[in-house]
Amino acid sequence: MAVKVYGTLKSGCTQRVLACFLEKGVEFEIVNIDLQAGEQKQPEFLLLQPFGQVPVIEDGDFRLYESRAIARYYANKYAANGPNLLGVTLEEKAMVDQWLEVEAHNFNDLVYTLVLQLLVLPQMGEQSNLALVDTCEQKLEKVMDVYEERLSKSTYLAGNSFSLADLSHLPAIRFLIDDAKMGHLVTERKSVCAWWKDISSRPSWRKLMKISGLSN
Ligand SMILES: N[C@@H](CCC(=O)N[C@@H](CS)C(=O)NCC(=O)O)C(=O)O
Repeated sequence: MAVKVYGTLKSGCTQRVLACFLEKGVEFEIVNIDLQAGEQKQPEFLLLQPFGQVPVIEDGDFRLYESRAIARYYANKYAANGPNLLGVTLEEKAMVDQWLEVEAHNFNDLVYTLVLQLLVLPQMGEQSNLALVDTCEQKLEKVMDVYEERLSKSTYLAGNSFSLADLSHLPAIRFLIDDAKMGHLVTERKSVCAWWKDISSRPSWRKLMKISGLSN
């Protein structure tokens, strides 16, 4: 039975879950939630996700929200299908967790502000705070320097193989390059650039970009 994903193909958090599903061969069905129309704040959706955000999955009678928790759950549930996204030893698993935390807090918090300022507010006819955009960009430069240092010594963030930590960055880096026009954050760093080229050419991500209408 296909897993129901309440979300939208254009949302980064939904893309994180779908990228994991495509890596793991999990069958899914999208239940489209129109964020611009505010469907995520309607009472019936709040019964599924009390914070009014996508994605939410429904797998039989099991329901889960928070994109990273969903991706972790399926990476564990289908550990034997496709690539191992979680590490094998306790230490490898801890490194995956460390970089997932970095992605969620040091990296994504800044990107989230940029999404709000550069995509969501203009869609609502409101002005972006360009000073705030600039501050986020400066802070991201420093974060990406840390990534460059790490990736100059390790092929992937958590070690020598692709993991959920790398996968989790795909939606936001795509946004930075294609929508925020901040591709220099990637291209000016040799190891980050090589890593991005590698992870964004995985068949799962290419397929997701194709079905989302976001391929270049
Ligand atoms: N931590 C949550 C964040 C979810 C989130 O921010 N979703 C965005 C789309 S990427 C959303 O629903 N935005 C609409 C809103 O907040 O009203 C997750 O990773 O699932």
